[in-house]
Amino acid sequence: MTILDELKWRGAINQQTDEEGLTALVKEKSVGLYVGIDPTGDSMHIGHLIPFMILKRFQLAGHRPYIIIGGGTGSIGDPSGKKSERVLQSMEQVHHNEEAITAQMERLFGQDGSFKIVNNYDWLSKISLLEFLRDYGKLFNINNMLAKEVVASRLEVGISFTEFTYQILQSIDFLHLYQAEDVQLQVGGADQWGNITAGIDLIHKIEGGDAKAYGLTIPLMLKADGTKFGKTAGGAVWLDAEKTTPYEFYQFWLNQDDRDVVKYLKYFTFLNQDEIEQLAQKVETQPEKREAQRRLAEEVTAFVHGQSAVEEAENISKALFSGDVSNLSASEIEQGFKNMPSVEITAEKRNLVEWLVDVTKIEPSRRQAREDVNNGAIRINGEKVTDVDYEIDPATHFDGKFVIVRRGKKRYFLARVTQ
Ligand code: 485
Repeated sequence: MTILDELKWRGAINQQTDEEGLTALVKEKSVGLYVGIDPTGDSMHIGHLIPFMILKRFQLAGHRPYIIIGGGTGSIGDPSGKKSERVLQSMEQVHHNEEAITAQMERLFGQDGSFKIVNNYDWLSKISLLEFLRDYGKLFNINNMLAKEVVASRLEVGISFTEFTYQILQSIDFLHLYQAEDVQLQVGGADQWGNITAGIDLIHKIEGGDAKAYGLTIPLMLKADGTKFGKTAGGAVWLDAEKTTPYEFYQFWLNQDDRDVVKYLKYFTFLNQDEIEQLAQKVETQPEKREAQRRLAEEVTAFVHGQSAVEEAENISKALFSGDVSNLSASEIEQGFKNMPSVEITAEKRNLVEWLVDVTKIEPSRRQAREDVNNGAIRINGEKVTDVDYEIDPATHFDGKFVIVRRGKKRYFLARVTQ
């Protein structure tokens, strides 16, 4: 099975410029290939992950991956997929984001030095205006540029000369890597087709019509229920642990629909065909066990945040489910309770009923608080408390930093000790 057969089986190929040519090439040599990303934000989200995981799959099959961080292109902005003109980022913002994305990329893909990470600011910023117009501009036909879907779809609303020029910059990148590093393949999302084919045309014009350069795009990710992939109620699912905690990240994958989970195992994990087919069978025969979802959550969380993050996420899930929260660590509490109601309290000892009503406002009235305590509906730090005279002492658990309250079966509250 060639790497291309594998990608096909994974459902990861949308379009190829020359399937036969590329198939022959990957059999013949260790192929240089690249994916580019613009630093429009300071973190990638899970939508970005697939093309870079495809680079990793090529690398595992013996090929040579490159990543372009678009410090140059990012200062312009790709019009692909945008309905209106972008606001330019300041150069400080571009550099800040570029550093953040580079660091994230190095953590995920650069550890063993098998990926080369380069920044197109290094070559694009050195081209003078006259060189740009004479060496490159002359090779681009305006009629072809206008016909690209990205530009054509913007003609009604309008597009600036700056954004119109973006495809030339991305083309120069492909040419640069082709010449300097023998990179012959560019991979990207479906929206990148126009930019990738523009680059291949430029290579052909400069290097001759039989120069071997190829493009491959991956499909747009769709969910079975028609909603947008990679979004939760709280927004995008980020790879940065500060924006999306590893526990939220794990939960996101764990909650995927049975109709989508096998597709995601193929896209987002390095499990092989046998392993994925076995899990697919479990989805058919024992969907209630959610084994495929659990495996997906474990694999992707381990890839992005490391194995210890998986263990933390599993501890948190188990503790919240069973109610036995007493052994959670401070970091696990921060993650697990991020989206639950919380209040700030002092370290002062108080009578439980007063504390529930006056300090934390978890209970609306003393009568209700007493009733809940008497009925065994209140748990403090995982222990059921049925004595209305019980005294809360915030110092007893979690290094004196938190008190965890559960009311009824599912409703958790976190009290944070602030002094
Ligand atoms: O030489 C290149 C320079 C920049 C780029 C690519 C090659 C970036 C590209 N123009 C772009 O805008 N990519 C998007 C981004 O940066 O967020 C997304 C694509 C998506 C997928 C992903 O990057 O919209 O389809 O390719 C990696």
